[in-house]
Amino acid sequence: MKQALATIVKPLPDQLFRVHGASAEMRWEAMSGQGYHTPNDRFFVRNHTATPIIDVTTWRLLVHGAGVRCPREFGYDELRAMPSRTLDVAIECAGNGRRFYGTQQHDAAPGTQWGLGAIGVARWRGVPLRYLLKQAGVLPGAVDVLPTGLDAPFEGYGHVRRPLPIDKAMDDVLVAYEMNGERLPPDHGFPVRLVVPGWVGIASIKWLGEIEVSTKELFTPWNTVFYPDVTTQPVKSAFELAWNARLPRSGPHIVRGRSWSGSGRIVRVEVSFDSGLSWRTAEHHGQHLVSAWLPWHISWAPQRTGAHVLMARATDETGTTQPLVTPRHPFGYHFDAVVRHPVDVVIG
Ligand SMILES: Nc1nc2c(c(=O)[nH]1)N[C@H]1C(S)=C(S)[C@@H](COP(=O)(O)O)O[C@H]1N2
Ligand SMILES: [Mo]
Repeated sequence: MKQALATIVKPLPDQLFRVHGASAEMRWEAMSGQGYHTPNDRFFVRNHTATPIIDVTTWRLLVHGAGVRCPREFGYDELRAMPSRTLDVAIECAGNGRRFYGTQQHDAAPGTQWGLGAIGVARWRGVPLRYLLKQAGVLPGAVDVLPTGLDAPFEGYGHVRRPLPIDKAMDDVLVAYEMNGERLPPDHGFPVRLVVPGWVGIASIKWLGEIEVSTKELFTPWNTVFYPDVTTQPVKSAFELAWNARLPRSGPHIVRGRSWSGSGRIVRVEVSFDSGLSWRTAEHHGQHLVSAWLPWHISWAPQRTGAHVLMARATDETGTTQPLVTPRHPFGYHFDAVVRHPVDVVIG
C-alpha cells in the first residue's frame, strides 16, 4: 500500500485511489458492489493544503458579523445535542472530469487532472445551518454567510473561505458532524463541515472555525480568483468500471453506473456500447434522490473481442441532457460531456 501523503490522514491504497498532489480521487471500480453511499475509506479528498488535526475539547464554532444580533460560540457537544437532520448528498469538485478537456477534446485545462472520481455520496448528519443562524439572531438585512476553514492558509490567499448567499444558507445547508454513521473523519472536515446540497464542492467548507454573516455581498479569492460564477453542479455519469477494464467475451454482463445533477433528479440514462452509434435506456430502481445520484444498470452481450468504447448520457428533471462536447472553460470546471470509457473485451 502506498501511503503517506503528508497531506491526507487516511490510507490511500492503490486499488481505491489515484493521488493528485495534496488530493486523491476515487477509482470508479471501487464503487462496484457497493451500496448507495460511498464508504468513507474510498471517498475522494480535495485539500488545498493538508488535513489539520483539531482538538475538539478546545474547538469552538463562532457565528458572528453585522448580520446577526447576538454573536454565538458553539462547542462540539453542544452541537451534537441540538436537533439534527440526516441528508444523502453528493459532494463533487467543480474540476471533476477536467482531464477529459485534454484527452477527449484536445484542449487541456490547467489544474488537477481529475478523471471522474472527484465525487462521492454520503449520508451526512448534523445541525441545519439555518438553526444556528437563528440562534445567533440572524437579521432581515443579512446578505452573505462566510464559512472559514481551520486548515493552513493557502498560498498568499489566507484561510479557505467562500461566501454563500443567505437564501441558500437558510435553506438546506447542514453543519455536519457525521458521515455514513461515523464521526466525521479528519480528512473530510472533523469536527464539523458544511454540506451544501447541489453546489460545487468548494461550498462545503471543511474544518469549520467561524461563520460570518454580513449585510453586504462578500468577496474572497474563492469566489473571485478561484471558482467564480460556479454554483450548482451539472449533469454527469460514470461507469463502475476501471479505465480500460477487461471484460470476458462470454456475456451478457450487467454493466453498472451512476448519474447525478446539482439541479434535480435524473429522469433518464442512455448507454452506448458502440462509440455512440446506438443508445439503449438503462434500468434503475431504488432511491432516486435530489442532490445525490441515481444508480443504474444495463445488460450487455459483446459481439466481438477487442477494444470498445462505453458511453453513458443522463437527463435530469430540468430537461438537461449531457452533451457530447463541453464548451471550453478557462479553469476546466464542469466537464459534463459524455465520457468515452474504454474497455477491452477478451476471450473467455
Ligand atoms: N477548509 C477547507 N474546506 C474545503 C477544502 C479545503 O481545502 N479546505 N476543499 C474544498 C473542495 S475544492 C472540495 S471539492 C471539497 C472536497 O471535500 P472532501 O475532501 O471531503 O471530498 O471540500 C471543500 N472544502
Ligand atoms: Mo473542489
